[in-house]
Amino acid sequence: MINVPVRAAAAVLIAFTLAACSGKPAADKSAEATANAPEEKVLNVYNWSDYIEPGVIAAFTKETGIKVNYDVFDSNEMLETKLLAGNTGYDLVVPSGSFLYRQIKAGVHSTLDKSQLSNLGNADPAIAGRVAKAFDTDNAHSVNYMWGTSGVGYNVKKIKERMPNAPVDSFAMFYDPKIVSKFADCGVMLLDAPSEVLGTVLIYLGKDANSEKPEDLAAAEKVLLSVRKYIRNFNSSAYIEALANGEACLALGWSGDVLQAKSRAESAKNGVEISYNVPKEGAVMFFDQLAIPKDAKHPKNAHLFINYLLRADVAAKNSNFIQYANGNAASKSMIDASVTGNPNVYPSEAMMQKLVPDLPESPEFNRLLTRSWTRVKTGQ
Ligand code: N2P
Repeated sequence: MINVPVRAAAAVLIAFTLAACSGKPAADKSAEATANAPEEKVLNVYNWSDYIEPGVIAAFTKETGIKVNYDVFDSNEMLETKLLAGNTGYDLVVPSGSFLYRQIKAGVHSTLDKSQLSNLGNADPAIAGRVAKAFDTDNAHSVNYMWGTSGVGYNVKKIKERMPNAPVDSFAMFYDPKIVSKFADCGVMLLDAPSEVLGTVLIYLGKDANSEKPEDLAAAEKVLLSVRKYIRNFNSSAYIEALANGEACLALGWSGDVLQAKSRAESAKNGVEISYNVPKEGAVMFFDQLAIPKDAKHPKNAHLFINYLLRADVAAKNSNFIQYANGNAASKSMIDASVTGNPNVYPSEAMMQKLVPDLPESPEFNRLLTRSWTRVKTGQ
């Protein structure tokens, strides 16, 4: 975990004390006036790709008159690079908890004004509690949007043809060279998400998914290099379509993404059958959080949008379409039984115990991981 340097904390405290003691200067009043001024009817959102029901944005615009400019990304690293550079122009972003944690430490995100979030009572206390404990104390800066796991996404027929007794509920599908080699010809893909993928290898090795021991990283890298030649590419978005159209037969993918591939194949009636399993060894869990960058130009609109996403019917509409579990308890009864009843989306209590959250890395370990990941991806 990252510690705020004592000196920086002291500086913040001094600045805060000075501000508090100085009364309310004219500049503050004008800042208040700006804060109370109506915002232009625009909202700039930066979310993960394939992560919202397509009608939700239009419905929000219809209801509020706010035009939404909606951009997408497929990696926390991409989002974080932009956030740390500043002036992204985005009013609402969706980092995963482990990244959100360090972004909060870096002062990137606003504290939410909960008085503008009347639907916050719909939030699932179990999910909010996990987030508060690991990433965002008191849920001060973020609201959970969706959460899920990374696991085995596969083409049922192609895997069976190549290995009738394939262990489709195990990370051995990817990390045992004797097994993954059988699927190299039909297309194997791994997520391009270093810390989550590392966590899966560590779980496979029987180690702590969040270990920062250099020897554990070395052991995981060895496994990844031993299977590297069987992996077609590392990708965190295009694999949905590749699974759906039969170009890939096996992917270490995120729960809802793989299930969207399944739905796409069913709609295309192309004979492709896709399935997703949370591995029996356990899995790495992510929490994707709605947050407002401090330099957002439209923070009120961002609060309005968060509050809209917190509506039970809207959260249900999203989960029904993207097939991820959401952080909204009130929506659960409105979500299709095929989603809530799927233990690979809403895992059983026993499986929940085996899920390990992806936790923030220290900056030192992050540097080691980035170098290791480059070696794995380039196969050297
Ligand atoms: C959406 C993927 C979001 C899950 N396509 C990873 N945080």
